[in-house]
Amino acid sequence: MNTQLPIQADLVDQHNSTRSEALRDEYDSLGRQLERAGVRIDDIAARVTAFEVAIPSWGVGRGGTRFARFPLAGEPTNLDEKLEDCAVINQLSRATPRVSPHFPWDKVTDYAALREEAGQLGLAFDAVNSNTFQDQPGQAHSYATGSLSSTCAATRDLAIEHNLECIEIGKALGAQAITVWVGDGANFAGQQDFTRALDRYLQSTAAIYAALPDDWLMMLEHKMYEPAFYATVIQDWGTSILAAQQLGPKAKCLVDLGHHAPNVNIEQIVARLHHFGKLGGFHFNDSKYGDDDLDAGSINPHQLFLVFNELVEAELNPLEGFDPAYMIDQSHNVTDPIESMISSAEEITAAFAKALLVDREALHAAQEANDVMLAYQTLRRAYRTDVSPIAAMVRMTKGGAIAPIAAYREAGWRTTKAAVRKPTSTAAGIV
Ligand SMILES: [Mn+2]
Repeated sequence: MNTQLPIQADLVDQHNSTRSEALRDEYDSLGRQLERAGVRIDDIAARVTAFEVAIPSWGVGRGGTRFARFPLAGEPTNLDEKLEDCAVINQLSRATPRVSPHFPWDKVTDYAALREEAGQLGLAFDAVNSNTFQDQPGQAHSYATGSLSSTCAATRDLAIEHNLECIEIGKALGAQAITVWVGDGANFAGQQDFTRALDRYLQSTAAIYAALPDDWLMMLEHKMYEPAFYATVIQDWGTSILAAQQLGPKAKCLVDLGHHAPNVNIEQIVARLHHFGKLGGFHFNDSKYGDDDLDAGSINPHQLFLVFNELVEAELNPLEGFDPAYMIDQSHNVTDPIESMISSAEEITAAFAKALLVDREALHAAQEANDVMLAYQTLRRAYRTDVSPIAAMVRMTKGGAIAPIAAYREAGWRTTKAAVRKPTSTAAGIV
């Protein structure tokens, strides 16, 4: 398929030509540093080359809070323009070749044509996301008090039907997973019977599970609170793994970094889910107080590193089918979403690269010997290493930009688009 990338290739080449000599110098210097520790930089670069993280179709528009949304001149106004912006992110970062669509927000009439259109932009589709957390215009039964766990059978059927439709759309798009997050829960004590609500959820998800193709995954996303502020039906990883275990082998848990209680040890949850073969994937973002949906790595890059440390550890003890789906899920309220997503992809890739640098043999020996300080220092040594020359070299080798945000600004993309894209006031959703 002939790809037509949005930014002119010679612009990227020109950008790289003024920076490649310095990059080579920094890469070689880091290579010598790593070699002294017994690590071949080209081996790390090869792993980084294969690393990919999907981006959400809803993330390229300005998000908002429940108070306001401030539109950005030149932001996408339809799915074609969303894909175009996703292609810019991937063209410059070369780490985000898949887009995770959301329905009904991304509904079109011809999905084969949509897949073709994405392919021409160098993109493919990742997990499809269903939406039963809001009502659509003219909807026969409201999700106001629940969807898959609703007390009303007709409402549950509607929510199930929507998920089945998402699977059909996903098949046409070449996706292999559906992510299910429900806002179901209670805002008041006594509002809901915890057990009966969960039972209804399990019955509904079993109906969706039954429609999954053999090579698909159903990823259950938990969230502690919001929009239900007293109790949610799938509130934490405990309920999530129990539900996934009950549904069957194609059901796994999705970890959104913002969906936990404050200060929860997320990296330990990752280890636990993997141990029981239920680690399905991630929604990367960062948070300070709650489900803030801030840019990945912007608040707590150390946590991101520790999560990847567990993932690299998990690779050493792989369970059958261990292939977690990595995706960004964040809301960009004050930045250009393209810049935020490029920045996040860089942070996520860096966390992965640093985790690869951990001397596993030394770490395991220190753990076995209960040498607390040495174990800790083994992690710190990897975390302190500046891996940016590796990521930049990989980007350039794959045809991307050495400094992708700078290249994006040099291309004048947003200014150009501001002249042709019609402004919108529609709020972009975020889950
Ligand atoms: Mn999420």
